[in-house]
Amino acid sequence: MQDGDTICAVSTPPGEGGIGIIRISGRDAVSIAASVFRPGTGHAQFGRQSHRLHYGHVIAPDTGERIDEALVSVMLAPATYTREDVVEINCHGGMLPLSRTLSLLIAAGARQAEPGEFTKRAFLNGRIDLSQAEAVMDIIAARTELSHKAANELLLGGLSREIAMLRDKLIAVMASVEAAIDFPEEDTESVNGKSVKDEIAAVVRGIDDMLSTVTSGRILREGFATTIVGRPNVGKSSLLNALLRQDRAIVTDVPGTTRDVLEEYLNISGVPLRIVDTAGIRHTRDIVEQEGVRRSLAAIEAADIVLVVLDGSCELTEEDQRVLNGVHDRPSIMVINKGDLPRKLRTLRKPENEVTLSCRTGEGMDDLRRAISALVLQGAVPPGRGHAWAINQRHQTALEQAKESLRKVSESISSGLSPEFIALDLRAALDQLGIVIGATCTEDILERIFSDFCIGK
Ligand SMILES: Nc1nc2c(ncn2[C@@H]2O[C@H](COP(=O)(O)OP(=O)(O)OP(=O)(O)O)[C@@H](O)[C@H]2O)c(=O)[nH]1
Ligand SMILES: [Mg+2]
Repeated sequence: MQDGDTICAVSTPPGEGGIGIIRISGRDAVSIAASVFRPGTGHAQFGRQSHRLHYGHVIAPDTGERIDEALVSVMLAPATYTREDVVEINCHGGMLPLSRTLSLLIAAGARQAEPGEFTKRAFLNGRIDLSQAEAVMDIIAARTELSHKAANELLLGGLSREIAMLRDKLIAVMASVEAAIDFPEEDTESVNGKSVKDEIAAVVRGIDDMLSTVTSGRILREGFATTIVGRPNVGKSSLLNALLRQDRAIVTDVPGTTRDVLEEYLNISGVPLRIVDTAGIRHTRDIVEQEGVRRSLAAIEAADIVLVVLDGSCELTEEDQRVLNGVHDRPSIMVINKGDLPRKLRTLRKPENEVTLSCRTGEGMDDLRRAISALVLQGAVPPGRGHAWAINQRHQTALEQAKESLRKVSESISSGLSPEFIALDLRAALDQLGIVIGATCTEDILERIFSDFCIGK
């Protein structure tokens, strides 16, 4: 299918690199590329054969200036990323060769692609479904092997197959309900019968199974949110640096050094850990610091686990107590820092989730890593029930709505309502399952999904 216009974009990241790639897709991809590219040999062959690589130069058509030396691949529809004709120009990876080549292509009739437009075309032309298109973005953004693996399974259609299976079941149920509508005398038995209810229950179980992967999906995509809190000067920023093994945050002996929350990523047991250093929590008149404290308290609420840092060389202070109250029932690990100094702090009530360490000498850091790792693996990662893929929030919303519609279906069957009612909710459940894979999808859903993509993908 090639009725749209021809789009082009730089598909490699901005900045300097060995090579940079411009991708062109659409009906006129080959002729537009041919108008700015002079192959070294075989002029007449350019664009005739699919999946061919040509050496030559990008040339400004009006002046004949050689813009860059390039390798150009021609891939003809339908065996391409978008299922349209695709040409990729591999030139040198500098700002100027890329931007000048792109301008020539636009002057020759191509249009600058919108974010995610190549993948959107792959979806619209039926090469991948919507959950697979989202997986493309997950693959690009994956920070650890486990996140990458989950994204790959999604791209390979793990979720799509499950959805298709459940939809098939519902379509079969729908057929018997519609038969009951058309032939009310003969077939009401089959709608009210046990088998329909069993089928619905099986679909609900399948949906629950998918929903069980939502937490791990969030953690694999966004990272396990780990927030470091404590009163000023206990060594929170030192702890962030020690975990990252780099001097990321400013550390001084002045209490109130950190004023803002600071985020970094760390790989723990294959799970991305989003680690957040915060401003020390205390009463303060300084309005910048007050805002920092407010953000620290908010970061506690958003955390999967909280690392509460205490200074082992001091007794527990009122400020420490305020922090501990602020953390109250959040999953947490007590980190008793400054273990290299003589101990003054008494052990707390729950010594089992307490780790003593020294950010200065590094002693005890491995104990902390192990303690975090144990908590991360408890957090339903890797994804539950034998799936390597995990759903995202959009899938969750659609699946929960489908489940609600099916609840109404069961209710209608139990209370003996007419098959018309049952059909209505069945149809809704089918549509909601369809939203996950994009079989039923509105333009604004597509808009929202693809606008998060990078340009050139
Ligand atoms: N002896 C000793 N000193 C440490 C240790 N960890 C941190 N410190 C010192 O404690 C002081 C405060 O460290 P920071 O990491 O800035 O403390 P913070 O909790 O981030 O402080 P704020 O940002 O002000 O809230 C610095 O002088 C560090 O060198 C440790 O393990 N042993
Ligand atoms: Mg700090």
